[in-house]
Amino acid sequence: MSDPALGSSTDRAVDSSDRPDAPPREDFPNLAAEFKGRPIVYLDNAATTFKPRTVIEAVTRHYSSQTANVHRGVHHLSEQATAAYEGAREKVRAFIGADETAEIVFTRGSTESINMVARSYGQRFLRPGDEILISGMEHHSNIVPWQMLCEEKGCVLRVIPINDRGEIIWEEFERLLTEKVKLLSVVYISNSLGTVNPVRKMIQAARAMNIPVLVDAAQAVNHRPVNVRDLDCDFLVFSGHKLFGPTGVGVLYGKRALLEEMPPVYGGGDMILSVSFEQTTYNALPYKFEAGTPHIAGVIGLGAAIDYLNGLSWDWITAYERDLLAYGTRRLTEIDGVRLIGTAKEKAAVLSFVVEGIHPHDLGTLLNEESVAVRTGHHCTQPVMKHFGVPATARASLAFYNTRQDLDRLVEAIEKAKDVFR
Ligand code: C6P
Repeated sequence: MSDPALGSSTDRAVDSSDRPDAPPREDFPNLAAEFKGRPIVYLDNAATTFKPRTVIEAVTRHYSSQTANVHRGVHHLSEQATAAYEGAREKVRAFIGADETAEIVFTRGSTESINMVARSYGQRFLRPGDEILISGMEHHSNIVPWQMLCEEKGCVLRVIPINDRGEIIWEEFERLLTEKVKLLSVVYISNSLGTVNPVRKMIQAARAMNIPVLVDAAQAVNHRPVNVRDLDCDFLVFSGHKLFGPTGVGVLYGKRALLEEMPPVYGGGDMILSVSFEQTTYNALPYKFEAGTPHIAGVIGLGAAIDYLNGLSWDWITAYERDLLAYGTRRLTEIDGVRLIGTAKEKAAVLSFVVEGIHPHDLGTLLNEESVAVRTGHHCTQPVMKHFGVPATARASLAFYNTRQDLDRLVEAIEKAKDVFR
């Protein structure tokens, strides 16, 4: 046994509801979902998280009794919707520790946020020959927008290599961080490996050379407290649906000084102060970047998700997930033929793995038969798969409502799948 504190695999598994700070499972109605007569063990939280009842209620309330557009009407419902929408912006501001709400732009998600920075910042500030530095474990949404920009502007994409544990190689990072680099864009927590990158240290190194930094926090905000002032990043992006909020809504945080200098990405309603056929003047931040009717219910739901998280303790969440990760790591490595992909020293609760002799897609299908939901595939990180020499992995990604019993069910289901292939 690698860690006696974790007990043996036959111990009575600790349910989160046994823990004093754990929220009741009933807070998440989707945890009651069943398949083939058994409760579904949901281990696909990196793809999207379940929503607390309070989020569902906030969205329903907007649609059932408070529907109106924002920033457009003097009538009661519109004022109410605007107050709720702008209230959510303040919640996001406080949640990530930004200086002002002007720095919080609502988008459709992390993907759109990164594309907006590439379009706007890239178009305005990058020149042919300038380098954009990313890591070897980026999600496609932090690769492709930069490739598109490089193609258009003649910039060069550089990649920090990773080692066989799935960590960035620091010496390579230092070597690549030259004065040619005009933007560093890096993932905080890898979705396919679980690696927690040393983003604070990376930002400090970049800051010393006046290189702006974008942090892809899509997989970070639901696992640990993230504070933009503390990180001192220039941009930070995340998606509502991975933070126990609705799909179709996300955040682009940018430092005011940069956002002020950046051109809008979309033109239309709400992003203007005045329009004539001769000339248009743009609205103030953050509205300059929010053209058209936004996802009002989504933003309100995201605010409710943040309220929900504020009612929990980060100390509890991080300690609990660390325990689950250690338990899951040990249980999986006890199984013959299982190879973990991503064994960084600093890891979040993501377990990517392959099983000898079983294609990950077959494994996923067999696990589904046992009512265990994992994601299989390349997880939108094909370069990571290439690095590890695998076509795909199975990925169990955890949230604080998962339990040791869930991991036991995963292990049982893998054993059964192995029997099928024996
Ligand atoms: N990762 C996963 O299963 P969107 O799709 O815009 O909400 O998030 C994109 C994104 C960006 N960065 C990271 C690190 C991500 O993990 C994701 C989404 C999901 O891993 C869907 S591919």
